[in-house]
Amino acid sequence: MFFNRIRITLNFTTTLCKYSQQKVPQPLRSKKPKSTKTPVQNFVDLKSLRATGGRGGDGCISFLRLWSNEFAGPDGGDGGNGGHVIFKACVATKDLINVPAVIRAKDGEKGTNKDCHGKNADHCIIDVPVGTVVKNATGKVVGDLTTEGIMFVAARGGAGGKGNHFFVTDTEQAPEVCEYGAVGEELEYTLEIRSMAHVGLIGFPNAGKSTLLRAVSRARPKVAPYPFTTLKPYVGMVQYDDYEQIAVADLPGLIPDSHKNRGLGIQFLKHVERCAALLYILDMSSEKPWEYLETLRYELSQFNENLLERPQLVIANKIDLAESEANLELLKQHTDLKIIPISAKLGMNISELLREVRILYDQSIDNSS
Ligand SMILES: Nc1nc2c(ncn2[C@@H]2O[C@H](COP(=O)(O)OP(=O)(O)OP(=O)(O)O)[C@@H](O)[C@H]2O)c(=O)[nH]1
Ligand SMILES: [Mg+2]
Repeated sequence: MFFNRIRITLNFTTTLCKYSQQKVPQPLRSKKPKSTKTPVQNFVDLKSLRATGGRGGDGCISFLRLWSNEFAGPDGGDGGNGGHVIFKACVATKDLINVPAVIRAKDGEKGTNKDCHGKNADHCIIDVPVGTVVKNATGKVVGDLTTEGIMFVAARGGAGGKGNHFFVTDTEQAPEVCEYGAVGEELEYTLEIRSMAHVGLIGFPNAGKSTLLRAVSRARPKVAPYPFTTLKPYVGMVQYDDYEQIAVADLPGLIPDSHKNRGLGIQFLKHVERCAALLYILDMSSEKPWEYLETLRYELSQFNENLLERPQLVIANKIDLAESEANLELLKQHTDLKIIPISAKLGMNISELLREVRILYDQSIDNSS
């Protein structure tokens, strides 16, 4: 009885200690199995589209005839306005995959007799991610949807036409004229997402970026032992127990001279530019991994010098392989950045990595506010 009480007290104290140390929110692991369906959606960050506003409804020509009042007057109603095409920034939308290439708002209804006006068409509201930049056909930035709920009218609908009651004058009591509804605007745009993910995985081909993204999230980028398996960015969400979600992007591999458009080049470096924190991922089984780190940092600095000032850390991947331990010790001597050794394939040390990622993420939020 006495020993039991001691054990209970001890257990209680260890639990207390555990919770007092736990300042950083813990990552949550999804218990739901990943989908086995073959088509994998990759992240769509750029889309060209044509937006057409709805046409206004036509006005109506009509003359009212009543019992014992044959000429009761013109009573043609106005047409309703056509709908606008509107882009609305929405936090729940993560990419542009569901934005159609051709968007047409509804037409307004026609006016009818007895002064009945046609119904205005509903606006066609398309949800886009927060941070979407809208460019017109000439490439000029015409909209920047940076906060939740902000809207951009892409194509205005046509106004409804007037019915013949509108044209009654002192001299013309029975006008047989009305207006057609105006046609809606038809414009071309390119949408581009500015802030694709909070954290970007940067590394050489085959470093294990996709394997890591699969390990930490429900995303399913292809993994294979040859370079340039990933040709387009993938984004996975990491969830924490305070309900915060961090978007992690797996970007196609960088190679020397990427800033000169070698390999997949500049179009993916621009994504790095938008990530709040950067994770360099190195294959520790390769010879002199610190040289790879230097190359990655050089490429980023050539593209944009400010990138090196972002919160960042080094992920020493493939630590399960024989030669990695020795390389890790040497790597520590070559860099001041924080190094987290992991094995993405075997899931070693992933929780520690996610804790550090959360710290980086919190830092980047503090810096921006
Ligand atoms: N032993 C071991 N192998 C790993 C580990 N992580 C990744 N690999 C292997 O490394 C190879 C490349 O992994 P990927 O995740 O496709 O690499 P990547 O960086 O996405 O490559 P690209 O998409 O071509 O840029 C695969 O055969 C993985 O199984 C690890 O921690 N340990
Ligand atoms: Mg990959």
